[in-house]
Amino acid sequence: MDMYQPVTVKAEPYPFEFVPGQCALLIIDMQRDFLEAGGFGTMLGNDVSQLRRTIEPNRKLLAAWRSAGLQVIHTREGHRPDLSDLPPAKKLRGRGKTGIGDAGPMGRILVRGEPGHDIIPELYPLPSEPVIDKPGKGAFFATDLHAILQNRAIQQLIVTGVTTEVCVHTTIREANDRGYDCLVPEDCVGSYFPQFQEIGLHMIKAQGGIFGWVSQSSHILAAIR
Ligand code: TIU
Repeated sequence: MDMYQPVTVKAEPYPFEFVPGQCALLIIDMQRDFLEAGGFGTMLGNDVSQLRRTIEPNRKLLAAWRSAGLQVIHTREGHRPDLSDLPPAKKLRGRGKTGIGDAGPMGRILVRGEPGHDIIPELYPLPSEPVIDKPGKGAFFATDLHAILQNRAIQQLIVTGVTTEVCVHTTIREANDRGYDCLVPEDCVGSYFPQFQEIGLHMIKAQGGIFGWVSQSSHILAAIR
């Protein structure tokens, strides 16, 4: 594959064309606390199987993307151990017994450096792959993601991860306003709520692709093979 020859992926609302060398795979928040049974997600009563079905498609896409020599960026949602970057409103939201910074099943909840905050072993970043630690839902807010993408001349993003209507959507909306094109493979994004998964994907591709394109990982694999 020529890194600078455009390739085309079957997608909705119309085919997605990208230059492999100028496109990054951006994997959002595939963290143990969101995905593993016994993590914070389960503790809140969520069905982690809705997210776990994205692991294998992401693993295959990541392996193919890496072997093609293309760029990968990972994100993690979480806060400094002293919680100085945690807005009081976010801390109080939900009025739960246990919240961000408290002791959870896999260490302090959504705190950097804790086991539950880290990325699942199946998709663990290589030392050469930037990991963006973000305090919010969107990966551009209060991070150096935009600078990293600009420095690497990246104009297009394949966005995967969890959860579809929260951190994936917020990141795609932020990317859209900063001039990036986003393609979302639907088997590589997941929500705890099936109805939000379905409507979240519709919202991206509606109105001629108001926020981007939706496809399947198999179509991306075919394009970069
Ligand atoms: N990564 C991400 O989506 N964070 C969330 O808070 N998701 C929920 O669905 N809560």
